[in-house]
Amino acid sequence: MKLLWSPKSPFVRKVMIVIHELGLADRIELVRAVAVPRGEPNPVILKENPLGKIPTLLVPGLPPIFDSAVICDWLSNLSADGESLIPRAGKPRLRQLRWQALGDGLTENLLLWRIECLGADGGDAEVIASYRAKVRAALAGLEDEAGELASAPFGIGQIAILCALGQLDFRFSQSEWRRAHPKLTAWSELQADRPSVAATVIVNDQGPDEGPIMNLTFGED
Ligand SMILES: N[C@@H](CCC(=O)N[C@@H](CS)C(=O)NCC(=O)O)C(=O)O
Repeated sequence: MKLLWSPKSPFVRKVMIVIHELGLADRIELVRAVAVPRGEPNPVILKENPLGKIPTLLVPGLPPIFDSAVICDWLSNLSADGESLIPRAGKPRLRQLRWQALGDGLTENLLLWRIECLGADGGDAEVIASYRAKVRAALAGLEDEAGELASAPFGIGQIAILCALGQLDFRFSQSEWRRAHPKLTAWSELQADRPSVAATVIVNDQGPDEGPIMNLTFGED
């Protein structure tokens, strides 16, 4: 199997954490692929995934698999431990899928916010204000649920949320989100030593890039 991959992508990281958790790393070749949200899409990615996005998983005999939720679901069926990450039924499944949607949605809003800021004149102020409000709301919701995140078995939901928080650290490093979310911080710090989480921390393998500064604060504006 081949994974169209980047060490900078939070959605790729989600798949990589699942790969490590399930002991599948030896079966998957990582292929560096640069996904560009602006301008001409990377033809190598576009050939396999018409959405032009990573992660995309290539499995002999199957059509290319995307997006990250579908890849994680498929990988979870390759291992006897898969059901612990994505429960097959009932409330445990709903809980994990809901958290996955929350984590993925938060990550998506962080990515879209940055893309907006890369636009002419630093982006549309109203669009940016909307992303800021949604990111704050998601973090407030996660702070309320931090106790349950800690007590529930580790699964795809917590993985997606850790990837969103990693994206905050990578691209919104001035935000000081930890100061305003002590329970979420305590939970995320406990997860940082988990081997799958520690092995997949987002890194910029192409050197530091000058990016826009996104204004994310948690007190009075
Ligand atoms: N919903 C998708 C999102 C994937 C995604 O947005 N990946 C980014 C990299 S982190 C990407 O490929 N961006 C390029 C683009 O949007 O064209 C998933 O869960 O896999």
